[in-house]
Amino acid sequence: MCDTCGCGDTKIVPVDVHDRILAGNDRQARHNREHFAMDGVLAINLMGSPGAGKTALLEATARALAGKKRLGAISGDLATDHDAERLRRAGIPSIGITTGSACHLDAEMIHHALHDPPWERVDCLFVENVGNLVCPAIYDLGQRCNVVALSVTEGVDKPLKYPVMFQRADLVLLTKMDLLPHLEDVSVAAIRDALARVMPDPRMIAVSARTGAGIGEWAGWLEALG
Ligand SMILES: Nc1nc2c(ncn2[C@@H]2O[C@H](COP(=O)(O)OP(=O)(O)OP(=O)(O)O)[C@@H](O)[C@H]2O)c(=O)[nH]1
Ligand SMILES: [Mg+2]
Repeated sequence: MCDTCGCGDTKIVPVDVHDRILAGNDRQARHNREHFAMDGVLAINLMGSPGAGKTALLEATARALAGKKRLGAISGDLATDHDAERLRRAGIPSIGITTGSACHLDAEMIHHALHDPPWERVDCLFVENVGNLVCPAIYDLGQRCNVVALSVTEGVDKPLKYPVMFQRADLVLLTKMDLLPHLEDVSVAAIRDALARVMPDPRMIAVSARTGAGIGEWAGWLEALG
């Protein structure tokens, strides 16, 4: 259970307190956005369920964009620095934020992390949010884009069950495509249909970090953002 947002439970965090927390977060996010704009950093908030393949996707992205873009990452988990270590091994300067009991990153945590490495020399900063399809979507971090990793193994109905996450996504990356032949009840068409029902401007790229399929298209999407 998340101490700060109460996961939308009004018995734990009353509505007015929740609104105050979000207003404070929005102020801090605006400040972060000014930092990113001043330094020419493209900040991407990468969200998705635990184990959706977010870190694997960033590892594959590092291979695809090597020598083309300077990448950096901030990765959030309740405990351990594992993802930041994986990303550093993949050649992405990264720092980990351990949130303790909080199930999302907030703008203050990102601002604090920005004081450490030389982010102004990074072209693209990925924020790998805590694995969770609920509250990360409502905390603005100052990012330019929201990208959601949705793995084929999660089934076809997640966009319908967790609409807020997908309503706020600029792009959905359908991950682990190499596993699709093993999943009898999952089709890309059904996932596309579910996304079309909730995303205002549905955009999806099917990828596999394992085989590299679709990673070039994703890298192209990033490069087109500048
Ligand atoms: N077959 C296959 N497995 C994958 C792929 N991407 C990730 N995985 C596996 O899925 C598991 C979770 O991948 P991660 O990249 O750690 O997922 P994550 O979303 O970063 O997980 P958290 O940060 O813990 O939420 C690992 O065992 C990966 O090897 C893929 O494209 N294909
Ligand atoms: Mg990860």
